[in-house]
Amino acid sequence: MLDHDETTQGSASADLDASIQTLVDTLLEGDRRTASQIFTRHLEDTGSFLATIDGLVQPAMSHVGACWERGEVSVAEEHLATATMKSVIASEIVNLSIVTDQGKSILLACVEGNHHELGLNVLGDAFELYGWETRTLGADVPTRALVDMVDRWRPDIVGLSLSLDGHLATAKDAVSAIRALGEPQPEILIGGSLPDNDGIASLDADGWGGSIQEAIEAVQA
Ligand code: B12
Repeated sequence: MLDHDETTQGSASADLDASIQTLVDTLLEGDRRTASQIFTRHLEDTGSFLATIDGLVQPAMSHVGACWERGEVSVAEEHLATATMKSVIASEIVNLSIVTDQGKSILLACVEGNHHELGLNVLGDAFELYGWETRTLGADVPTRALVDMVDRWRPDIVGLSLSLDGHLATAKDAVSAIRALGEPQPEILIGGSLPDNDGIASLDADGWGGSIQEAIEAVQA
């Protein structure tokens, strides 16, 4: 995808929901104020952060990715869109109230080599809003550093984010190293935007989620 040369801005897709298309156009221009308004309106309409991420942000960023893949959006425009989206979510999240403390903890990290941190960060925001004690380590976390933090903190759940098939081997190492720490064992949840989920079965994880909704359901199961 990054191999594409700079070309023109993203094209409209006829079947894309109007608010998603407007958000995409706004993000590609780096227009934070309008993007914030669209985000807030969706939040008010749905009354749910989770629904806004899964129903607005994820499809909008997917569309940016598809345009990027087709060479309709440049690398610089994709970076601008991602940075704008991150900034909008970060500024909106502080206005939302946290539900009662759930007495549970979760540690979230992108496995070493995975640079897709936006989805992981919003997942951390969602767990925090749901009253979980949350630590979100972000992109490309060295396996050794991850395992050290799990060992010292012993969260109830460790969530690992993967985006490419190439991340499966790293995730497998991380899961084995966490299992080798002994009791008390955290549950290990895998998630992200892998093209297919076939490799996940080999990871010895406790659950999988491809969206915030699925992540929340997995920890409640
Ligand atoms: C932004 C972006 C980037 C940015 C990321 C910047 C950042 N700071 O995050 C950068 C420029 C780094 C990047 C790089 C690359 N990218 Co990219 N990227 C994207 C893009 C456009 C958006 C990702 C995003 O933020 N989505 C929005 C969030 C909200 O959704 P999400 O990430 O899916 O997260 C949700 C769920 O997956 C889930 N989730 C996520 N983590 C976890 C963890 C747990 C435990 C659970 C339960 C759930 C969960 O919950 C989240 C919230 O709903 C996607 C397009 C797409 N379809 O997603 C491509 C995409 C993911 N990238 C892709 C590719 C190929 C690459 C590169 C290889 C390109 C290249 N040639 O260099 C590199 C690889 C970098 C690496 N080593 O990781 C492909 C991956 C295809 C695949 N799966 O095989 C995609 C799908 C684009 C495409 N259509 O081709 N990318």
